[in-house]
Amino acid sequence: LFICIDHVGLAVPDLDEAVKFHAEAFGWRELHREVNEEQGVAEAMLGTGEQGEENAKIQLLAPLREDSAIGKFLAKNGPGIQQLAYRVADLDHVSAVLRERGLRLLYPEAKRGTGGSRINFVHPKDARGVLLELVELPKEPAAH
Ligand code: CMX
Repeated sequence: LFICIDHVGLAVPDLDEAVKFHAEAFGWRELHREVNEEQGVAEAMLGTGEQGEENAKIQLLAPLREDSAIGKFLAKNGPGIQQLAYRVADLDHVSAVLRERGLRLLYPEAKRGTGGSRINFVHPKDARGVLLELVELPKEPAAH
C-alpha cells in the first residue's frame, strides 16, 4: 500500500533556529521551504542529500497561529515528533482502502501539501497514537 517513509515531521517553535540546529548538530541540508496558510505552518524539508535526489527527510513545522495543528501540538507536548508520513502512489485509492478497513481519515478529500503534493491524514487514534500523513508527490515537482 505504501511506497516508503516520505518524511518524519517535527513540531518546532522557531523555523530558522530549528533549521540551523539540525544542520549544525546533525548535518541535515535544507532542500525546500514554504508557507502553507491552509495548514497554518511555515515548513522546511531537510534531507541527507541534494535537492531532486532520493533523500532521507525530516520536515520542520513551525506554527503560523496558536490555533493551528502545530500551535496546539506545541502547547500540549512541546517540540518533538508530530507526524510520520508515508508516500503513496495513488492517494485516493489508499484513502478508500483505509476507510474500508475502518480507519478515519481527517479530510473527506485530499488537501495540498508540500511542493504541490496531495495529502491526507489517518487520525492518531486509529493509528495507535501516531498521526500518519499520506503523501502523493506531484507528477512534476514544484519549483524550489
Ligand atoms: N500525534 C499523536 N497523537 C496526537 C497528535 C499527534 N500529532 N495530535 C493529537 N493527538 C492525540 C491527542 O493527544 C489526543 O489524545 P487524548 O484524547 O488521548 O489526549 C487526541 O489525539 C485528540 O487530540 P486533540 O488535542 O483533541 O486534537 P487536536 O485539536 O490537537 O487535533 C489532529 C489533532 C490530529 C486532528 C490535528 O492535529 C490535525 O488536524 N492534524 C492534521 C493536520 C496537520 O497536522 N497539519 C500540520 C502539518 C502540515 C503538513 O504536514 O503539511
